[in-house]
Amino acid sequence: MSFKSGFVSIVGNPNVGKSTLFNKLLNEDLSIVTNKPQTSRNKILGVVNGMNYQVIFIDTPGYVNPSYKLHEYMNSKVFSSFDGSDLVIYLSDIYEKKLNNKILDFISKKNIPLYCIINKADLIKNDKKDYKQKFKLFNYKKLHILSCKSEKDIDIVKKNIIDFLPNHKPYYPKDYFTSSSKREISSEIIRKNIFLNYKQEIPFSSFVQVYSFKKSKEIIKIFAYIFVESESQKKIIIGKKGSSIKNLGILSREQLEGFFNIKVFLDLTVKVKRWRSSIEFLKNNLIS
Ligand SMILES: Nc1nc2c(ncn2[C@@H]2O[C@H](COP(=O)(O)OP(=O)(O)OP(=O)(O)O)[C@@H](O)[C@H]2O)c(=O)[nH]1
Ligand SMILES: [Mg+2]
Repeated sequence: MSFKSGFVSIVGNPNVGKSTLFNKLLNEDLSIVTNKPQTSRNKILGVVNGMNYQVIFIDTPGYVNPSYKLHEYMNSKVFSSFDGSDLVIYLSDIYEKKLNNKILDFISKKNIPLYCIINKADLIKNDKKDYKQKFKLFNYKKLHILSCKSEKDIDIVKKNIIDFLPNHKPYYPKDYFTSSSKREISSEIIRKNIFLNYKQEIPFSSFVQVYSFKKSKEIIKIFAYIFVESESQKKIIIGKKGSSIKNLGILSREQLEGFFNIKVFLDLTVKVKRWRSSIEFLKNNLIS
């Protein structure tokens, strides 16, 4: 029997559901999903294995017009995800008025097979054909309108992806699931809780860095810094008498314990640094 394997990157504008699709395809909450745009900041690689296939998915940040160095880094992750891609999924949603031509033109120039998906179809009742019009100028292999909330739709997407992949032996061993380190996964779980528990600019101004991760037989001890841009943001993260950071710590620890399936000790320290504009900080902390 022939074996199919390849790299599939998921790209598009912010908040269309890329990380949701990625997690559903992987059947694991590896990438952060929130209702705020610009949630993902880095590429994340996850592997799905079947009897006769191995698909390597790459979730990417939504493309943003840059206001900070951070945004330039995020955009560079989108374009570097195309290197070696066997298929690109351009994810749109029913609200997206303007397709991202920078991304679509690049894909077309590089001649990478393109699978276009319009997400969040569960939120419409009218004729779905209209939504497909915006893609008429593009040379895609397939165009779908669907909902990432539907298991049936996810199964169809998975089947299509495998059909599009070349015959190739697996790139990774069967037990290899992600390139993210345990430190990166931990910092993303903490960051997710910052996105869900703080308002306005706080999530976008926070960076979580796990600086120590020590596992013994019974417990994992995790020490992390939360970098924010100003003293006033630090006060907000900490909250009255430390109540907000305490809550953040409890929620994050519970989820870390769920993910690693072992008791976790979590220590959070807030630091102030203008990290979003610091090339050095981003270079050291946002791994390519
Ligand atoms: N109704 C509905 N909501 C969805 C669907 N797919 C994703 N969402 C929601 O859309 C929001 C954004 O989802 P994400 O997966 O974080 O989007 P993203 O494209 O990764 O966003 P960035 O990382 O910020 O670029 C979340 O609130 C999801 O729950 C869907 O099929 N239907
Ligand atoms: Mg995302």
